Amino acid sequence: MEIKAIISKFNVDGELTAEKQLTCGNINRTYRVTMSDGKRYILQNINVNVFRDPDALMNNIFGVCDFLKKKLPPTADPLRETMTFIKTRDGGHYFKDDDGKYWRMYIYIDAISYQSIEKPGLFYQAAKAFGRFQQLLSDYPAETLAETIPNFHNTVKRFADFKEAVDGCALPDRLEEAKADIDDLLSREQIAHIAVDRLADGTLPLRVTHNDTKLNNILMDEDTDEGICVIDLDTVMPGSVLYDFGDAIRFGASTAPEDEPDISKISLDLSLFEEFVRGFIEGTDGSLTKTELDLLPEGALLLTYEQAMRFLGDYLNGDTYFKIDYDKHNLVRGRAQIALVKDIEHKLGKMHEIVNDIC
Ligand code: GN1
Ligand code: MG
Repeated sequence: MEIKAIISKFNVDGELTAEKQLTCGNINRTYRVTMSDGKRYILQNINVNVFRDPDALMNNIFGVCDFLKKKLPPTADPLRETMTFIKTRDGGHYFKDDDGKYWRMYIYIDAISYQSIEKPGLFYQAAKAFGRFQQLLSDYPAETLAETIPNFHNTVKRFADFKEAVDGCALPDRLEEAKADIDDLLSREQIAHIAVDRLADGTLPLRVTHNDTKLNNILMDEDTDEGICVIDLDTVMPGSVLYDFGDAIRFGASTAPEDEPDISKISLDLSLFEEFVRGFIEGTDGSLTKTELDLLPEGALLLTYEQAMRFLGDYLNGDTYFKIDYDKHNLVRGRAQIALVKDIEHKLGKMHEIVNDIC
C-alpha cells in the first residue's frame, strides 16, 4: 500500500508532503513523513517475523509511553522527552494494510542519534539517559508487560540455538568458512551462564529493562548533547541491568562499528567504558545492588558474546533475521563481535578496577 494511503488511516491532520526512508535499524522499515501543516512523524513497518504478536507489542509500547509521560517533571516537554504514538482513526494502536503489513506512527523528535561517539562527553550523557530510563521504569507493573520476543537475552537458550544453527546448517560452504569462529564461540559456553543462572537463583534482580541500548537508540540534543529521549521500545521487557549496560558498552565503547571488516581496528576503549560507568551509575541513582555493580564488566562480555552468536548463527541459517547489506555481512558482524569478546576478556581486570574506583 502507498505511504499516503497508510497515513490517512492515522489520526493526523493534513496531506503528506514529503517522505524519506531512514536506513538505520536492522529489523523494522522506517520512514520520516512530513505533513502539509509542517508536522513530522515516523511511520514504521513492524517486522512481524521478529515481533510475532503486534497487539502485545503495541500494548507494551503504549503502556510504557503513558507511564513515562506521567513520571516526567512538570518542566519537561513530554512530546520531546518521550515517544508519542498516534492512534488510528478508529482508535487502534497500529494499522494492518491490505498486504498484511503492520504499521505504526509516532511524532518525530528533532534531535540527533549517533552511530559512534563523535565527541567527548557524549557517551556519559547517553549512559545517564539509559540509566535514568531504567530508573523511571523501576516501578512499572512488570506483570502487565508481554515478552515481545521470548527468551530475548536468555543466553543459555541463545547458545543452544547457536549450536542448532551449527549442527543443522544446510550451507556447507558457510559452515566451513566460519569453522574457527564457531569454535571460538562454542569453547566459551560458560559466558552464557553469567546472568541466566544468577537471575534464576535470585542473586541478580529481575527489572524492567530496555534490552536494546545501542547508542543510536537514544536521541541527543543537538546543542547541549544531553540524552533527551530513549527510543526503540520494542524490547522493553523484564530483564537484567547487565543487559542494558552490556549492550550499550558492546556497541558504544568499541573502537569500531559492529560490522567492521578489519578486526585489527576493534577493541574496547577503556576511557569510554569509564565514561559510561559514571553516567550509568548516576542515572540509575543508587538503585543498583552490589552484585549488579560487581558484574557490570561481565555484562559487557555477555552481551557481546550473545551478539556474536546471533550474527554468526544468522549467517549459518542463511540470513533470515537481520537485514544485510551484502552477502557476508552477518559473518563480518559475527567476527567483529568475537574480536571484541576477546579484547574484553583481556581487559576484565581493568574494567573491574574502573567500576570499583567509581563506586
Ligand atoms: C537489532 O532494531 P535494532 O537495529 O536497534 C536487534 C538487537 C541487536 C541489534 C544489533 C529486536 O536492533 O537485538 O542487538 O539489531 N533487535 C532485535 O545491531 O532483534
Ligand atoms: Mg530495535
